[in-house]
Amino acid sequence: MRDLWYSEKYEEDVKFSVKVTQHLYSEKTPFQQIDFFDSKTFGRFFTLDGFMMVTEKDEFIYHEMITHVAMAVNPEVKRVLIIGGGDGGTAREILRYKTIKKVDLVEIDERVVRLCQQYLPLTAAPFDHDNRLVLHFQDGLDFVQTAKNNSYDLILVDSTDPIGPGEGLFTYDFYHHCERLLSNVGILINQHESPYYESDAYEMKRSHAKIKASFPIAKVYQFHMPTYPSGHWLFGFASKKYDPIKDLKSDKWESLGLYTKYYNTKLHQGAFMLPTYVKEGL
Ligand code: AG3
Repeated sequence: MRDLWYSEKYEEDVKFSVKVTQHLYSEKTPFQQIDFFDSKTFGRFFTLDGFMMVTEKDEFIYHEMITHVAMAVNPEVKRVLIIGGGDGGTAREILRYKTIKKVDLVEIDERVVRLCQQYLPLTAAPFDHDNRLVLHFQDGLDFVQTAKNNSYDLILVDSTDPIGPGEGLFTYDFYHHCERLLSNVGILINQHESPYYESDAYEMKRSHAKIKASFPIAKVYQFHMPTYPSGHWLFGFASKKYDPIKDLKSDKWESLGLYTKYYNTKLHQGAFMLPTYVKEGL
């Protein structure tokens, strides 16, 4: 039998490929194409419109980095809004904090949630057993436009790339409403693309300029994501009051005793130290 490979195209002449042991499921929803695969090295993984979203092997890196950085800066967070994140990984990490009272998760495509419940329990488990989590199947931009001022302490934007259904989550209007929804110590973390390949770097720069227009503090931090383009990935940290380094509460965070496989408070500080070409490109 012919070998089956999944490939994501990074540039006209560059692709990343993983040999697939089984193509488990494929569905075209009104929003996008969803596929689940099994592989030897990355375990089970799923893609949206052909773009790699989550693999069992490296998802801990992304999901720890999107949540714990903000939580170590403000461990008092109680009300959280997740935009996107239909696989459940971000919700799983944030719900490890006993202090969190409520998480609203706004996912445009209910099929992502339902299929992850079926095929990816590693990330989707909180959907079944945590009643602090409330699901809203709605467009993220529509949700923030109608939500009330000062509703959240933390917003986590766990989006796809800025093409297709995730596009609205990279606009001035979206960031403006996020700012309005946050309390006076609120923090916004967003999926910020890669600085390496040209088109990704362009998106990184564009989002950063837009976020800076709405927030007094706007930084980016980096991490290593083996299955995303170039392996070098960024999150944005935007905040009304807290600086991600000066206001880092290492002792407090460590006293919570949460085990993390990637994140630690020393790495937290290093993650904001950017390579020269990234700083220059922002
Ligand atoms: N969110 C997607 C990150 C961007 C991936 N881009 C790509 N492969 N071109 C991941 C969802 C995890 N909860």
